[in-house]
Amino acid sequence: MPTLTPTPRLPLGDDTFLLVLTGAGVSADSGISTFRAAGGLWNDHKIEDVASVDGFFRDPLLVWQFYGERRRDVAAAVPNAAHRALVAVEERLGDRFLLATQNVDGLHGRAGSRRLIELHGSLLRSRCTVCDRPPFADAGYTPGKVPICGRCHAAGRDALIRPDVVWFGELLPDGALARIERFLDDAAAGRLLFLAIGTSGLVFPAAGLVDAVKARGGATWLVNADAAANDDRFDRVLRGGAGELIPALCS
Ligand code: BV8
Repeated sequence: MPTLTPTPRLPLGDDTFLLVLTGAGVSADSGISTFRAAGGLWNDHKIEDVASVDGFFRDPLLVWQFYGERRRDVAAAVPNAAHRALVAVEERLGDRFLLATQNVDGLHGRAGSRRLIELHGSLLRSRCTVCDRPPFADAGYTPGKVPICGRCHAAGRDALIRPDVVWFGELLPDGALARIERFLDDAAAGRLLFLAIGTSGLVFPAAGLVDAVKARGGATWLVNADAAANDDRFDRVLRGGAGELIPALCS
């Protein structure tokens, strides 16, 4: 009978500054497909066809189908125990906590996370590809239709509406990385701890955060179901499901 090692606890002291990075794996226990697992979101599409500007203008109908179906999946999903455990840690650490997510599913926000940065934008907002109207809340999807901008149309222009997410080759939202840098600087007053959850460590600049923490002498932990591309960059790697491990880790 293999000895079941108890899940270690995160060393959360009164001087701990905790930066958390989540990826698709944290939402897997809410029934949301990840990208690169078997049967994952990328299996049926080439990344560049559905998550790039060129791919969008080449086939906006395909891209809207890809994102529209994910909007429906997210609408039917609820935050899981990992999302909730991170809210509890935020309540405990206050401004010594910051959560950066690569996910666009909005589940951290729905769970109650507030000190949250959505590095790759949000599936639940759309924006115009031409005019400067601000991104707007939009959880809708009409199969077979590509939404166009009413304001541009009224001005006699044709302009497609797109999901307000960050595609490959696009910059992250203004200020997102700067806010993380400021948090890492503030952490010099205490002890810096980095926890990555449910990410394959393949997409930059998110996958480089572990190195930014190490450069500052911070401790780095990873909870992931399978081996990640940057496993070796972490001091501690816990193999397993976020829904099960994160509540124990953060208790
Ligand atoms: C940029 C859109 C400046 C929304 C996404 C430096 C080096 C190399 C390349 C680059 C670099 N800098 C920039 C690049 C290019 C590119 C990039 O990183 N390419 C990669 C593929 C090599 N980066 C960019 O273009 C970024 N922009 O840097 O701008 C620039 C521009 C041009 C050139 C240079 C610089 C923009 C990146 C954002 C792309 N948009 N999504 C959407 O559709 O969602 S990224 C996409 O992948 C998703 O958003 C997702 O967030 C992201 C990462 O995937 P993961 O979250 O890790 O998901 P994955 O399925 O891969 O893994 C899930 C893991 O969970 C698995 O390991 C699994 O084992 C685990 N798991 C599963 N179940 C569970 C679990 N773990 C725990 N519990 C479970 N139950």
